[in-house]
Amino acid sequence: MDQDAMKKAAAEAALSYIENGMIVGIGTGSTANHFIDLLAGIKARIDGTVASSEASAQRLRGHGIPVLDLNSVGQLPLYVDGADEATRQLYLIKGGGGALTREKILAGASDRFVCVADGSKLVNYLGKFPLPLEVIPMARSFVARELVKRGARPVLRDGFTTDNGNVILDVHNLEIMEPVALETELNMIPGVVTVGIFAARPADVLILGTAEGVKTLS
Ligand code: ABF
Repeated sequence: MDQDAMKKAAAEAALSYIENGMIVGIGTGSTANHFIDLLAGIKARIDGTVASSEASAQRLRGHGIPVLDLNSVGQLPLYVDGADEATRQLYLIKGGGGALTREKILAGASDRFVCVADGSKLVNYLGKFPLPLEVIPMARSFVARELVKRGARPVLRDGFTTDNGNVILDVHNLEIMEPVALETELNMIPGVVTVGIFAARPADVLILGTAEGVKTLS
């Protein structure tokens, strides 16, 4: 089973969390795209969705699935999204797709966050994947200097602007031994909009597509 098939298997398993009449939060990335495409097959069962990116919103509308504004729906019962790295404590690194801010908002606004991924995303410690930070453009150099002071190597994601009009710094060489503490510390740097560590609010369920089948951690 190749990586894409494992992503699809994880996304398919996440359908079991759908209940009739739900408004579902939808993530971003290739695994989330599999979930969107599978959701289309049962779209009559849900009342709508809230998207974490313009890209996901477009894909949902392409299937005739209503996309609603978070401000008009309040708390969500379910959020389904991918990740770049995940630990057994359900801590995540997200943001490889550049949608981390709206993803973190939806994760925070949801009762249950189900993360779907292929097995290669499971790690013992976060940080091999460069940590995405969404940063206000005028603060880019200041934030980069603050990260260098911490021994990290920030790299501007060239030619990329987020849906919110900000830039992304991909931060290399971070030892993330205390995810919640580092998430809090980096959040405090003026100009940082979102840190791609999801540990203060981790996933509630992690569904992994693997060569041995689908595994669920919670
Ligand atoms: C999204 O899922 C991003 O936060 C993350 O980068 C992406 C993982 O990518 P993929 O599902 O394509 O492997 O939520």
